[in-house]
This record gives sequence, structure tokens and C-alpha cells, in this order.
Amino acid sequence: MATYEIPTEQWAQVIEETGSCVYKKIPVPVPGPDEVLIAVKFSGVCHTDLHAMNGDWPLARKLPLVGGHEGAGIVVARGSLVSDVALGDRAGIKWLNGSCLACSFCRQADEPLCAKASLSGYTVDGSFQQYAVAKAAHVARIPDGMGLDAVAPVLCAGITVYKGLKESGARPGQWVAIVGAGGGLGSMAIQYAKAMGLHVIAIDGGEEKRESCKELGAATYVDFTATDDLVAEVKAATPDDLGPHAVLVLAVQEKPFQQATQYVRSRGSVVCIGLPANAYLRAPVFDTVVRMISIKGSYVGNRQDTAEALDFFARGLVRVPFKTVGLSQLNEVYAMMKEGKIVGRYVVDTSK
Ligand code: 8ID
Ligand code: ZN
Ligand code: ZN
Repeated sequence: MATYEIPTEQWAQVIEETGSCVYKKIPVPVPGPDEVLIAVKFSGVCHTDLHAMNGDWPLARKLPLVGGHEGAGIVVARGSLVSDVALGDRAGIKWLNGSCLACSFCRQADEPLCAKASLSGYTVDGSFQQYAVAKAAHVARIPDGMGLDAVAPVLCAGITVYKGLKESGARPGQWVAIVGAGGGLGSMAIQYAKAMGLHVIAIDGGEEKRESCKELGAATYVDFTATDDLVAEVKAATPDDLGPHAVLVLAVQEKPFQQATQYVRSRGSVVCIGLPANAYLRAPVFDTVVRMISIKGSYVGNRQDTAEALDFFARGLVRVPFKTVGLSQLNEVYAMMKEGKIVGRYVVDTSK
């Protein structure tokens, strides 16, 4: 087994107070008995990291906090109880940093619902640092032969949309609308949906996102900033005008959650994944009942979803459109994200 020299200090992006983060040196963490230390090489920047920095959600987080939960790297140290992850293994830090593995949810592989779950870049320090700790049982096992920069966004965006598509119940040959299709989760969702044999209606704003969505395989693109009647346009995008069998709502606004229940096909499902601050679901009871519509939430994925989502990537079925900048430039990424200007994903390189 390889051995690694581990420094005592490292570069990190630290949220010291709500609304901003500072690039500074902090101590390298030490893994506990059931944990591993991962030398993070690249980390994707998820909109969740921006929500965490801004304190958008009714869920307590630690402060000071190192954000980030799409961290891909190499295992460089492990605790005394860890035997199935070796030094030198390629591994990923994901949103679910750890869970109890013993409660009724964990026992049934619903570990995201565990009351004792620890969350990377939220309740524990995440991957916007050069060395990060995670429970060995929960780290993603990254297969050989894939770039650690390219695979990083699979660790949250990929897992989440893959799980969401499974939760939607949509079957090969059916139609799915992806709302927020030009963003990080959306770009991945188009490709997972396509790989699963679904037709995709991509919904987002602007020409740059239109081009990207079409290139990634969407059958139709609906521009929410340019249409007079979004509901009619989405329904008209299906061959029988009855609307998509499923909708994945990834947008960071409240309105599209309401629109989705209007254009989804009768007996279809609306899967809520985006987490806009202070947002509520509103749908007419009458229509929901007589059209037999399912409205549900979907929250990241379990360890098996993780392995499957990575396997799609390894087989070349999904690729992530990404741009790389230094970890020191994280604030610039957040500024673009706030304005909805990012097509695909930004990945930060922890060496810069
Ligand atoms: O497990 C989960 N449920 C989970 C996991 C990971 C991320 C949930 N999320 C949440 C994030 O916290 C965030 O709220 O999913 C949301 C999307 O994350 P992201 O893909 O990382 O964000 P992004 O790259 O900024 O993409 C958002 C896209 O939505 C579009 C924007 O133009 C952008 O491309 N959009 C918006 I804002 N309003 C829209 C609208 N009305 C819209 N697209 C269509 N219609
Ligand atoms: Zn995320
Ligand atoms: Zn549990």
C-alpha cells in the first residue's frame, strides 16, 4: 500500500460568516477510526454550496464551515477500523458524508433520511480544501480511467438526477421535462435521461443554454424567458400534446414548481429536487386528484445509486460539460451562479 506525507496546513475556502467565504490556510483534519482522509484534487461547485453560504435553508449548519460536496481525490490516510478502502484508492466526498447505518432508514438503504446523517460542506467540513475527511462506508469509489476533474460533478449532480429519474417512474420511450436543464444538475439530467431511453424536453433560459441542451441530447428546448405560454409549449413538445410523463424540477425559483403540475401528463409525476429559499408548492387539489398526479421530493441518493451513477459515467454514457478554475477563485463562480450564467458545472482545482 502506498504511503503519503501529509502536511499540517492546507489551503481552504472558509465561510466564517453567512454570505461570504475566505481563501486561507487551515489545519489538515485528522480522520477518526472509521474515517478516511482524501487529498481532494478537484471539486465541483453545486448551487447547494451557495445556499449553504447564504444560510438559505431552515436547517442548521456549522460555522466556520468549509463548503463543497463534489470532491474527487485520492485516499491518503485512514482510521484504524477501516479495512475496505486502501491508501492510494480514488475516492469521492459526496453530500452524505456519513450516516448511522443502524436506523430503520439506513437499514433499508434510505441513508439520506437518517436523522444522524452528516452532510459535507454543511454540518461537517467539505471538499473546498486540499484534504477532507469522510466516513469510509460512505465515500464514493471512483473507478480507474476517468479524470478526477470530469468525474467530480457526478458526486452530487449526477447521483441526484439519476436517483430523481428513478423516483419519477418514467420508463424507456416516455417523455421527461427537465426544468433548469442548462445548469449543473440539468446538464447531467439530460444525459442520464437519454441513456435511460427517455425523450427530453429541456427548459431553461437563453440561447447559450439552448445550444448546450440540444448538444447534450434534448429533443426540444423551451426558453422560459421567451415564451408567452410555457405550459402550452411544453405540452406541445410531446407527440400527442398531452405533456411529459415526468418532470424533474431543478430550478432555483418557486414558479416552475407550480407550472410543472400544470403541464405534466395525467398520471404523471413531478419530482422536486431544486431547493429555492422560502419556496412553497402550490397545486390545485381538483386537478391533482382527477388527473392522478404525483408530486414528490427526491434527495441525493444512497450508496448503490452512487455506484450506479458512476458506472454510467465509466461506460461513457454521460459526460459533464465543465470549466475549471482555481479553488482561490470560488467567489467568482458564486457570482456567476447567482446570476444563472453558468452553463454546466464549474470545477475548482485545489492546487491553485
Ligand atoms: O438532493 C437534492 N434534492 C439536491 C441535490 C443537489 C442540488 C438539490 N440540489 C438543488 C440545489 O441546491 C439547487 O437549489 O438543486 C438546485 C439546482 O442546483 P444546480 O444545478 O447546481 O444549480 P445551477 O447550476 O445554478 O442551475 C439552475 C438552473 O435553473 C435555471 C437556471 O437558469 C439554471 O440554469 N432556472 C431558474 I434559476 N429558473 C428557471 C425557470 N423558471 C430555470 N429554468 C427553467 N425555468
Ligand atoms: Zn450538490
Ligand atoms: Zn441512520
